Amino acid sequence: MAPKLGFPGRSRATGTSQTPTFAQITGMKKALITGITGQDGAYLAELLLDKGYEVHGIKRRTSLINTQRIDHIYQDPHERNLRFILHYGDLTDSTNVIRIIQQVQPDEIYNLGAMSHVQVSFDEPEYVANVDAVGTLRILEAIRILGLEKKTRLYQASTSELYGKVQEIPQKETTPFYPRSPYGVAKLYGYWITVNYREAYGLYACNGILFNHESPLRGETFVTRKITRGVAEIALGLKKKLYLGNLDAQRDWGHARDYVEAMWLMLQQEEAEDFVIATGVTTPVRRFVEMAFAEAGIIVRFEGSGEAEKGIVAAVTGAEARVQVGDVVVEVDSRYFRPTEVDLLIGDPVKAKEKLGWTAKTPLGELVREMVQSDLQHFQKEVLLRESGFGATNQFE
Ligand code: NDP
Ligand code: GDR
Repeated sequence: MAPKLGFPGRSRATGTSQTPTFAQITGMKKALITGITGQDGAYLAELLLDKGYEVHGIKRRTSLINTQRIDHIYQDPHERNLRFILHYGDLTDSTNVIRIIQQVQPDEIYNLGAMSHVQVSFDEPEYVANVDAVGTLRILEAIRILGLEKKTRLYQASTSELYGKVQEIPQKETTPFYPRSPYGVAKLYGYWITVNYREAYGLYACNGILFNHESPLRGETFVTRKITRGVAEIALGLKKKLYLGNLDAQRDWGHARDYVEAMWLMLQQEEAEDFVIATGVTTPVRRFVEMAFAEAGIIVRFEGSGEAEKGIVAAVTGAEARVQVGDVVVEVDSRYFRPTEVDLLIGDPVKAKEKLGWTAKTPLGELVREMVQSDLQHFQKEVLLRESGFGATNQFE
């Protein structure tokens, strides 16, 4: 990772800075993104910069710098006309949330910050409630305390995990919720407190009920990225096997790049409303595995069932693939099973199409190709490093 010059200890975003910011000079809109170092934060920041916004992001203090996803848009704080400004902060600290919103005076807040891993939420449920549920409340209260109800619009990152146990297919804005994890339950609070503040105080605040969306920037422990990384490592001979959990789960997978566009559109309407954002197509995890291996020239067939299910190489077509027919490249490991699972998600994006003019642009095949190719490229560098006597990849799945 390229070394960086570090972030300013205090914000340079407002009148407290001697150098006027871009928005102060041009009168352009200002956006504040929580979770800017995450997958969606990175795509959204890029989109808003393209649209001419001044973009502020809240970044947690971490022992190692973790801004890889936004390094390409990072601006040295000593530059003039800054349009991309990072603030240290955390959604568990209300004083910090209030101070940053007061300094930035944003036109739009995108609350993407969250402990977003469903399985991990079973291990740290109280923390998840603090960040994902009460964190949302902290932002809404900050808007109210600062008297920004008429100025600042809020996007809340709600989720298809709210639907949880299947009540209706496909799932739409009116489908009843039945969350199945501490994450889903915390997000349920975030959803309703957003609706409540909209109704009680007239805030422009809306929920995007987004179904799973992925990309080469997806966190390494979510199933799609775990698969595409595993496929690349296996194809290049860096690893022999990929261990996965429930292969029967079905998800409605879209591309994060398309989905951040919907977030922005939701804040540009006359009235705040909640929207389902999805492709309308669902696919089992097992099929995603087959598609990803095929992209690397490895044809995998599944045999067995449940915990005994295995993915076995049936043919090899890629010149680079360092596997043989008959190799077991996927094994089910029950440690990745969840105490309660969400079996089937499929969204109905009709309202988004009619009111926002939004539809998902990227078919699953294209998404899989982009992710596998990106991971192949990444691990080809790893191969070169290893062949030169350097490098080893850490795994924490
Ligand atoms: P990521 O896990 O990639 O990113 C989460 C972001 O939140 C990171 O920047 C992370 O910081 C930050 N964060 C975590 N804890 C805190 C905290 N205590 N205070 C401040 N920031 C914090 O998630 P995605 O980008 O995939 O998702 C964005 C949002 O959308 C999340 O709220 C997620 O729950 C929701 N969502 C995601 C969907 C998806 O399929 N991707 C679908 C539906 C909803 P750090 O980098 O330091 O960890
Ligand atoms: P999800 O995404 O729980 O839908 O939440 P994830 O990719 O973690 O799981 C999808 C499905 O795959 C199954 N699965 C595995 N999952 C992981 N992580 N690792 C495995 O090895 C594995 N094997 C099988 C899971 O059981 C599950 O059924 C994501 C997150 O981005 C949330 O923040 C977001 O709100 C929802 O999507 C919509």
